[in-house]
Amino acid sequence: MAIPKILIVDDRPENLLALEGLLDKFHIELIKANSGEEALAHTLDHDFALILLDVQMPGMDGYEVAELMRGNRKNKHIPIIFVTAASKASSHIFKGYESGAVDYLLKPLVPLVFQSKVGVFIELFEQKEALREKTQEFDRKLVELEELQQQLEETNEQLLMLSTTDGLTGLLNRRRFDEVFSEEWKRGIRSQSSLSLIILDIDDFKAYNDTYGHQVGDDCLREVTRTLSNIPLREMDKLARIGGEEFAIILPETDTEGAMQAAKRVRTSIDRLAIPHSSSSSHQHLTISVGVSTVIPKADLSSRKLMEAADMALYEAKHSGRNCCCS
Ligand code: GH3
Ligand code: MG
Ligand code: MG
Ligand code: MG
Repeated sequence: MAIPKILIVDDRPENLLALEGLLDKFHIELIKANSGEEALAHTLDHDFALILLDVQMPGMDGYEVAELMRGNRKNKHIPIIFVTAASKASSHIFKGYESGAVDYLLKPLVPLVFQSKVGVFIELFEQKEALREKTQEFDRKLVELEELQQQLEETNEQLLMLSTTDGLTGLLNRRRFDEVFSEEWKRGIRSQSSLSLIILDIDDFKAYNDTYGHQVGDDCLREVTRTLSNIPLREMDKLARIGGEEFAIILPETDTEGAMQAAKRVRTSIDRLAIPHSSSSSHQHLTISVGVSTVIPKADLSSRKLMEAADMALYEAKHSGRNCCCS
């Protein structure tokens, strides 16, 4: 903790010397001034625990110095004790308090009284310093806490991201798809509008992996994802990877006809990619089969029915020679 500083102000060197002697027992830094002007200059550079101020000085007197100090925000709360041989008249003492002093001591000083008063102000200063240090520490901790909070939020965001997206393709994963599907189902019940679902599955993908290797299979899944993501769908339509080589698109407020159009666009876009697939059972390039289903959601109907219908349509597409759409 910083050593308390005390400023003593008197125009007479012998008075300064006497005060210095009385303050010798304290562990303080003593600063001396011979005039009011000098005293004011010192207050710019130091933060004093106490100022002992003579009243009668040539030039600026003690009262003026005290008032000027009180007028400055930085020095407003520094305790000032007048130490003077001036008249004991109560009007003088009153003037001393009015100019902002906390005490008014008359020379000759009684050493024990003087020292115990100074001791009180040193202790107050030390308490104030301790409090300030605690406040600073508290502020530092607060900044640390805010940083930790920020990190926690970022980690939570990353966790949320990891738990809802598929690592290979970056699309919504099966878990998130189930949630979104359930939300859209409820929304459909409220709005009584058709909800459509497209499920698509890559044809002969096992053979693709067997022919080109798993790594190329992964690259292929990513390319299919890029193509599917670029198909102009509506903002509210949601694309997800719901299985190994199986994708789904939720199309809210879309009827059978609209869903079938979207499904055909999807099938054509992959067909046109013309990714070579020498072991395909039907073509020489990669294709997909697509199942479509549409329903107006009802409270007494399970959303699973829509999934099952799309699955059945997909099964039918597979059995109709693949690379086609069924509803
Ligand atoms: P079908 O036309 O009837 O859909 O035949 P298929 O071979 O595509 O279907 P099947 O269900 O027999 O095989 C799917 C294959 O998809 C099996 C697996 O090797 C492959 N697969 C699933 N997930 C991944 C993946 O993440 N990466 C790679 N490279 N292959 C995958
Ligand atoms: Mg004097
Ligand atoms: Mg499959
Ligand atoms: Mg397949």
